[in-house]
Amino acid sequence: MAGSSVVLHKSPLPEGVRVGNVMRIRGVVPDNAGRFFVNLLCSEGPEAEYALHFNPRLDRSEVVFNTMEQGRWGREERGQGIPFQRGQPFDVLIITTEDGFKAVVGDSEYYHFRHRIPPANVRLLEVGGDLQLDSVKVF
Ligand code: 9QG
Repeated sequence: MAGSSVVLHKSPLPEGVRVGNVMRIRGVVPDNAGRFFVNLLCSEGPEAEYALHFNPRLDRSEVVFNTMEQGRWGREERGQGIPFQRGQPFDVLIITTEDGFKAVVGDSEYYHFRHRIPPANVRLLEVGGDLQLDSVKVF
């Protein structure tokens, strides 16, 4: 899991995200993957704020969703099962809705994470950890 926290991609989002915005991440889960993440950050540093931390954990067969406020993790939420497999390609959509972020993996809606922090406050999309990243697009 040596690469679990390395940031591979950053997209600035100077105007935040709003209802209808879609972020698409495509890649491949490496054979030996531990964890990877998609973060929507409002601010960085010791007082960092994350409106979303989406964290597939191949090492624990779970996907954790959380926020960070004033540098502290909030309450974790988990989806059902893990829709990612080591050695397999994946396609994730993070869709901003009125009341949350909808995570769609492949053809299926996986989880709806209710907003705790206004999506308009987001400034940066980060993707990293144990993955082969093929593309990141913001629509
Ligand atoms: O473990 O859980 C999400 O609630 C922590 C992890 C942390 C997050 C957090 O160590 O890992 O997933 O930035 C980090 O350290 C991430 C990658 C209770």
